[in-house]
Amino acid sequence: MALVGIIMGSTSDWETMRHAAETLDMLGVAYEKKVVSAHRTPQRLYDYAHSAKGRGLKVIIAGAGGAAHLPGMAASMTTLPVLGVPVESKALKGMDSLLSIVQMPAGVPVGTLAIGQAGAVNAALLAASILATADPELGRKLDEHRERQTSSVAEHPE
Ligand code: RP5
Repeated sequence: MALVGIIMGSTSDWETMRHAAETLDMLGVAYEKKVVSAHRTPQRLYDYAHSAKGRGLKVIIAGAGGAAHLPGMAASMTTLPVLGVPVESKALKGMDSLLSIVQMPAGVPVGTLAIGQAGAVNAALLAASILATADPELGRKLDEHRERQTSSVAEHPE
């Protein structure tokens, strides 16, 4: 059963959001992925956000670009943690996505990550950290991931 829901505003966002999926794959975390647009498929968003907790999801990762309402709208309809990934836009290099995701008014939080691939990877790692508070085995996998990362850093440049 999926514990993390990865949603994105367009199929064009998958190039970024697949990095979240690959990170969850690496950690063995079950997820689902779906295109859900705040603007183009509002009913799909409503149905997704309202059913998410009942279907067993624990965290939602929402990626969108431009006027990126998807994470905030999803967060408005569920108290599950929502992690927002600003997808890099052509016109403004993702600054529009970042600002429209990060500037939520007090009361409806969206945990906002970095623009693009780094944000997608970190959203998955943060989702895993949230899940690991109740899953020691996943916590161990996160520790091992950190150890691999540390040992991969050379002391001197080639
Ligand atoms: C947003 O508009 C999507 O999240 C995407 O980042 C952006 C462009 O979408 P497409 O025109 O590529 O479908 O809603």
